Amino acid sequence: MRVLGRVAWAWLVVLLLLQLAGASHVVYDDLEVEAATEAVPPSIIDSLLRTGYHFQPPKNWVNDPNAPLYYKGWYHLFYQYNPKGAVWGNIVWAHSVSQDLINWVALEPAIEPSIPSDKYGCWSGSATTLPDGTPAIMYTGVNRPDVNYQVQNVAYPRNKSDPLLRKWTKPAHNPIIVPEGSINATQFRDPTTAWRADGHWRLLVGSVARGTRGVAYVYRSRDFKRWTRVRRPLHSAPTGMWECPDFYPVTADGGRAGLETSVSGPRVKYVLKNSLDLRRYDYYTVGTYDRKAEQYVPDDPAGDDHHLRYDYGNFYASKTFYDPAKRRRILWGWANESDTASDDVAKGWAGIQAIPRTVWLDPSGKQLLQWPIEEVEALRGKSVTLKNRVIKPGEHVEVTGLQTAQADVEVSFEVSSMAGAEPLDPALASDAQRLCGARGAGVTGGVGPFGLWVLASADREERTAVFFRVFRAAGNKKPVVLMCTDPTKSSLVPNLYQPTFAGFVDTDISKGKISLRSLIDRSVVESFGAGGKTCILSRVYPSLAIGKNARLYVFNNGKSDVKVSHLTAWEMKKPLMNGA
Ligand code: DQQ
Repeated sequence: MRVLGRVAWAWLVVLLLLQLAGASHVVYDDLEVEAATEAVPPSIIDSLLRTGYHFQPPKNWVNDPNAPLYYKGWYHLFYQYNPKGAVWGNIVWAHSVSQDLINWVALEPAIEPSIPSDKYGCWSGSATTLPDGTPAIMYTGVNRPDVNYQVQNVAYPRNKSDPLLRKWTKPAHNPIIVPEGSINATQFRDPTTAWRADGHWRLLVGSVARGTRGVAYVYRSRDFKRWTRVRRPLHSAPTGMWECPDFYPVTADGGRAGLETSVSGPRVKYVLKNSLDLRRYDYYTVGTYDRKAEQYVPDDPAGDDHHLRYDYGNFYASKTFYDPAKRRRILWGWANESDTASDDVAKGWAGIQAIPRTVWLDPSGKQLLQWPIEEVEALRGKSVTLKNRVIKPGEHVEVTGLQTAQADVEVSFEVSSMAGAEPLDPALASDAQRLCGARGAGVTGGVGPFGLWVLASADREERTAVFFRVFRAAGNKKPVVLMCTDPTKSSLVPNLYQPTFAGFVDTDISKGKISLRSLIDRSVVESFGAGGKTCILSRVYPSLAIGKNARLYVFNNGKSDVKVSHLTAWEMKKPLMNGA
């Protein structure tokens, strides 16, 4: 059995505490005291490990993205923020604005505790654009000091003619939704964007029923003021608490266009995403929504069994919004740190937002596709291209001529034969993460592992592998493709929490081709396999491969040749990032 490092144990303790505490954010005094007594490795606090083009405020703790919206030419992002330090606590809604989702300007916090129904916390929520174009924000307020008793509040812009929406007003009729009946008041939060049909607004609130059943309660309103709970939840599953639910329509006509949240029609499917508090990952299903019965049914009956994830790495509490300017649906997600709380305190910052992603339904109808918003390409600078380069078994090729600590890499691989694919161990056939843990980048395979070593040192002692590995499953003609990020060699700093992350890729590789894109940004590697079918974000903290010392390689640790038919790597510029 693999020996768990100190940080991994600390995470397990945290998960256990979460379950016992029954709320997702508790201040772990013991953990922090223990962590604070340990020396922080100098490389961890190197400012070159702060991300360059991922969303981040100049300092302090960040968690969930809140109420993303577009208003009068500006994109708005609110987020859970601790103005006083680099650990969770004192949460307010910080607020930034942008005209391109890439260059950000920080404004004053938009929502802070100020009324009885949010006096002890302003937690996550969403925005809804009302018919006259006014955005309304629904958010969770904590209204008791002793327990995290949760209610839902609304806020409106104080001055609708201000495109920056600097000031928000909380009307006197707050709270608008309170936990009644048997609802667990300490697990009742994160209202969604509302949608409207037949003269009624609806929104969801995440909760847990009978201790173990994740639920999305539906509330309905005619006037956006008085909200009534529908008796049956929209959906539920035995997964534990559902945080930050998100529910939205997607077009099933094979196109990429996004749909406004109230749109319905014959060629429309729905996505329900929940952030599973017990696992700290975001899972979704694709299904149908019956408006009359207020019921959602996933197409795949096994879908609630932790099947599809937006991202198989470090990505949580995500939220989508419809962008009317470019008719697309955009996904924001929070990527926490993977080092210790004492490291975070020493760094003075913790948490980033993943690059916003356009999401749409795969033509198969079975899953979503995700791709970095096109605006990110404006940051591309100097580039290097490789073409038709065969990588022999055991060989690696360095991509030289540019700095790659902050880079965007797109690569297409060709694999001519699947004959050498490894047999798939049936015991691991449905557990990508364990499979990758057992067959990491260093374990020689048949077809693969092949892919990229990013944030690698010159001697490759430090490297983060992002790769594919192909398996043959008994009785299954179609080869099984695993995509994996293996950061176990990403840093010489001991005891970091660096698990391998992996997901299966639903692609027919017997056609011989697969693509990979990696956004590398100093301490984050965000990768998109097969055109965005499988995505993995990892946080890594190299101690050697920092700044100009970071290198990029293509590697093949299988027994069959792999051809890089095309690779382009771009240096990425630094955008305006909240004044940092
Ligand atoms: N974070 C918020 C909650 C939400 C959780 C508090 C998810 O509203 O459930 O900071 O990370």
